[in-house]
Amino acid sequence: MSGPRRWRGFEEEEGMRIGHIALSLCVASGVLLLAGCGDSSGGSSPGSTPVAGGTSVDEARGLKLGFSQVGAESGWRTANTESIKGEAAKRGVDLKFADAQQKQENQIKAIRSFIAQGVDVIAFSPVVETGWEPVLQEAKRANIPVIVSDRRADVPEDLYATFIGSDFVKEGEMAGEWLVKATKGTANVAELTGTPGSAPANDRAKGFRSALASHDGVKIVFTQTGDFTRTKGKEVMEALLKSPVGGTINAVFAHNDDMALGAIQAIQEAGKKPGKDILVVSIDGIKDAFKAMVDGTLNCTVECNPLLGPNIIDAAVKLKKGETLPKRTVVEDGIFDQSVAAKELPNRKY
Ligand code: GYE
Repeated sequence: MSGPRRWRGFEEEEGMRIGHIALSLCVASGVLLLAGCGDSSGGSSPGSTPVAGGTSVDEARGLKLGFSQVGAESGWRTANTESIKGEAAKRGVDLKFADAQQKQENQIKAIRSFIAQGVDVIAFSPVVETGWEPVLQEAKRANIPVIVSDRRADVPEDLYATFIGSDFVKEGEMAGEWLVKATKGTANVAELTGTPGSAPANDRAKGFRSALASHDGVKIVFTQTGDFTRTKGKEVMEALLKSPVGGTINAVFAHNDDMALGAIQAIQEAGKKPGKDILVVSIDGIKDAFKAMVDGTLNCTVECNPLLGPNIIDAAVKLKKGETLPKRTVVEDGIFDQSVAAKELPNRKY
């Protein structure tokens, strides 16, 4: 098994790279702070503290930002929420935060209420890809710029100002490539998928399949949603292991670490050894995943950086000033396996 690839920073589409740290074959620090990854313009006038992305504490102060969050389904989500709330508090942003409990209708209501309150900028992480056009038309009519963060929304480009998040297809590909290597091209895989209709579930499934495309020996023999939660990941795995197909699987691909950690519990309770009898690969790179790799129960995690707070707030400040932002800012992620887990664990920020 080869060592993990590790690269960090941001890449803007349209060919421009900002703060990109080149691909390296050794594992650098696990800290994937987005702070310091923006352009370096502005923020250096006396009395203002320069922060990530080139806007200053003073510029953010008083900014009215409405943020509609997906929910609290996973460790990734908690870290994402803390990053946004923490950065807002640090920089004096007037943050209106709404937790949608994984329901699109709640997000739509929250966005409507932000419009009614006349916020300067709306940011949201769309629980699913489709169904956003009407409410984003309303925001547009009210002249409120919209930041789409983390998950993509399938809407025309004129309905949002910028997208900031990871490339989920690439994450799925990295997980698939790792599994092909680790199993030497022969495996029966159970896939635990994320929330149906969400960008990470759609794209990770797609990327994983493309990595497997030329490896007929690696077969997806089971696929079911665990809704990105530990509880459902465990439930689905328990039921699978009791079924005839359950006896044939020797690998699990979970669309996030929480479902993988739930599946690991189910595998243990069924008397099998996760990490050995059944290899487990997942996505996110939360601390608990690193602990499980140290324990030998999880084999690999592909990182998906949730620390988007500084970048969302920088973008909001710039939008309030009337600046035009790149349509897409993509966070680059790394991949970690058991060979580096113990060394990396102390560096993990989430
Ligand atoms: O992987 C999962 C969370 O949208 C990237 O949502 C995010 C995903 C993340 O629930 O843990």
